[in-house]
Amino acid sequence: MNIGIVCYPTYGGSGVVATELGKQLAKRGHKVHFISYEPPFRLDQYYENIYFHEVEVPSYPLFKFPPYSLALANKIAELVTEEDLDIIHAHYAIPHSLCAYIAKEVKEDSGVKVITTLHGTDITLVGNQSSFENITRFSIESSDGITAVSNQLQQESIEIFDLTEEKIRTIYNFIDTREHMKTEPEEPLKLTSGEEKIITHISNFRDVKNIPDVINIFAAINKEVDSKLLLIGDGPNRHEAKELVAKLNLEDKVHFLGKQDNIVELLSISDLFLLPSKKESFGLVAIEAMACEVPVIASNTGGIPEVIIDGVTGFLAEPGNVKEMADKGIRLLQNEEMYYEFSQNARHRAVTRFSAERIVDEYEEYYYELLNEE
Ligand code: GMT
Repeated sequence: MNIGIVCYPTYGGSGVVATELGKQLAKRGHKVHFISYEPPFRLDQYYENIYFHEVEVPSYPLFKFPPYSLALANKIAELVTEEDLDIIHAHYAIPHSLCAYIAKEVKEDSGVKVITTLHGTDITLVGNQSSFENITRFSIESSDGITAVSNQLQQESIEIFDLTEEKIRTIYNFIDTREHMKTEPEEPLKLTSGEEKIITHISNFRDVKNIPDVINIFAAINKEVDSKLLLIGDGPNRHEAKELVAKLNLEDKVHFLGKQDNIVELLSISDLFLLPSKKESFGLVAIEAMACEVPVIASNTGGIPEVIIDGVTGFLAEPGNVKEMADKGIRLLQNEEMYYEFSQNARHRAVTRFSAERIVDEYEEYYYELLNEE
């Protein structure tokens, strides 16, 4: 197949999933065309069967706001003909799904099919705002196929947009479990003495990630178990987080590492991963941690309970329940036998339920189903 993938190229789950999906499809012999304003950051070398098409936005004094969405729609339409696209796969509804729809309408005789993958915030935080609601609903309804990254997001999308169950399919996120596996760092990382436990959190530091809870959970664990906190990523709440760390006198215990390309090395030295989000449609980062044998303490919100099995691969608690999350973290870190079991269970679940092989099969089957539809 010739597949166009439209995605955000920057750090962030939706772009990561789109890029990894493209890489896997290319390995299976499909021709994959990424369409965005810059190459996705995980596309860091030459890959056979993968092409990148840059969307250039014309500037003109009249344009106060550069019309990216129109340039994107035009680029997709161009590629439908030039590259004979069979599928346009839009990751993140806004604006990608609508741009794909416009391109399909422009090339109405092409037979190209549009599939939209909903990632969560495109529906729960952005798409249902009044400024976007109508066009989000329209572009979703107009897609030939829709997927959601968890059953919970599937149900929420059905409720918000009045969809039918058949119209939207859950296809979980995935990881390449041969790349995401516990690896010894080439040199011991200076961040740790090797004595203390390493607790890690990775996110875009937005409100929804609940960074103050990450720090407060760590502070409580650290009172009982000598540990360090690695905070990886960057975003609007970083400053507030630094202030809280200073207020709690934890500056020598908490490392702000900023955005990191190679998280496998950092997860490999981690003992526990914290994800106390207020809302989370899936939590890709949780399976990245689990694949590196790191149990996860998380909130039982959104799609997280479909990813982390409470009491088996980690522990779950109500969002905001810092005490329970900290107590469960302490219990796990202080009990070697239990810890070993959880970390093995975590890897096992990542490999058996969220491996690229399994999930990419599901996407591929869906593409063929849509192409064979009358
Ligand atoms: O986590 C974010 O806020 C970024 C966002 C994105 O679009 O990159 O993540 C969403 O999509 C990821 C990939 O499907 C999911 O793993 C995240 O759970 C989801 N984030 C939220 O629902 C808050």
